[in-house]
Amino acid sequence: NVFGQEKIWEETPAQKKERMQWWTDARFGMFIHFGLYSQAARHEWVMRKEKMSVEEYEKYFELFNPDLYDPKVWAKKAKAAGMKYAVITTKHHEGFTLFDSEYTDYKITNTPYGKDAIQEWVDAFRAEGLKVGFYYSLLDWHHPEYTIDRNHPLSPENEEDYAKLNKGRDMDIYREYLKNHVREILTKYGKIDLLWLDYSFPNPHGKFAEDWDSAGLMKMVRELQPEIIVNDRADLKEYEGGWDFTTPEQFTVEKWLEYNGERVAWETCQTFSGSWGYYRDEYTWKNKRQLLTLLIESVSKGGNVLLNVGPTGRGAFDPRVDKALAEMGEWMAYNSRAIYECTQAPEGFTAPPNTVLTYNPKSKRLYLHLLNYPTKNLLLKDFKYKIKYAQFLHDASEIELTEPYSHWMIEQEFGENDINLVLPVTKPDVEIPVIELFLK
Ligand code: H79
Repeated sequence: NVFGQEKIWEETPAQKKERMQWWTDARFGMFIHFGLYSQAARHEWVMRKEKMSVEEYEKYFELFNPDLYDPKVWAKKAKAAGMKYAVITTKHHEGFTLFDSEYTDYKITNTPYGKDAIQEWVDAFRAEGLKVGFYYSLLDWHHPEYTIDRNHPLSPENEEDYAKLNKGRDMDIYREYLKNHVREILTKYGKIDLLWLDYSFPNPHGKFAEDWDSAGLMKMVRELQPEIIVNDRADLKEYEGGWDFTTPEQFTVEKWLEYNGERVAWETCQTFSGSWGYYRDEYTWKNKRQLLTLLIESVSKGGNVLLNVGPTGRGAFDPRVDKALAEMGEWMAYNSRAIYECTQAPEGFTAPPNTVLTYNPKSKRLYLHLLNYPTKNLLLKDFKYKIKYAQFLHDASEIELTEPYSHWMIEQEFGENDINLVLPVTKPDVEIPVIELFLK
């Protein structure tokens, strides 16, 4: 390894499990992308996509005034959707900070809005009982010392031009700057539950973690906030304590993710429409069923979902967001017991077709999510567990268990572990009904 320090943090596996317990129990969180790009309303990468200079981009800084910003409203909506934590962009790649900082003038307090947005945000989400997390971008397209790389708005056409463009830019200075920022956000706002760094990638120098001094940064993070949970985007996969969970982005996870042959904590971050920042003209929205399925399937493979909202430049949620969150909340209000504290079901039988299983190891309850509602009988084949009781989750109505039925003409073979669930013929008025099985 680059720095000769394998261990960033001393901790037993049991201690780590305990530190991460709230997060693994939570399963569902809100990502918030809010910044100057919210006003362009056409992708948070707009500066890069349209190759805008710092000067051109300045107009958004001069206008920034989210007069409808009220994080209490955001927090209430997150809670009502069933989310248990939230992560906000304290600084995205554009380099603008939503917090007041000693180290830059490119900050919210110098816009027409004029106030630090982060303290209020932390207070509002805490007040609703949600855990709070900060996203911080390692990339910075505003800082004059930041290396121009292939992702930068000023990225050149030719490889040879990098050296010329980067002449006079000193990454050492930026490295200090970013460390100072991270120190600020982790000292000024009380306890912070989660840090989401984004992201180390191959740049023209091929330095990766060294450019950010990721190891030094993470040591500081752990010292400042010993209970904090951090993601894996600082290139510290080989370091103990370098990361806590991995972050498949807009990606469907097929099975529990592993690293070096071991199952790891994971969280898929997802958008409603593709863009993270508010995107007025993007109409490719995921529907209620897709979003619920995403959540259920993630939990069934041991993972979390961080679902993103991009508030408008005035600081409010778009009606499409409100609708989607309300729809999720409606389902969660009756079915969240099949999500919180749940994980992948133990081996022991095969899930019937069109069903997804989640399991709560504490209560020993197994949840059968009916993606495609069956007609009357649902057969659990070769079910290795004894069932004490079965009910629908949404209304706690009992579901009868019987021997499997056989066609009277052709006798079918059933094993002694085959069980039949007798369902109402009419699908309950729930997007995805859930059967709760109490295991002995
Ligand atoms: O903050 C969100 C993204 O802006 C950020 N991570 C999430 C959480 C992110 N940074 N980089 N990437 C994602 C991957 C880079 C994707 C790119 Fe592109 C493909 C950059 C250029 C082409 C996406 C599509 C951005 C612009 C077009």
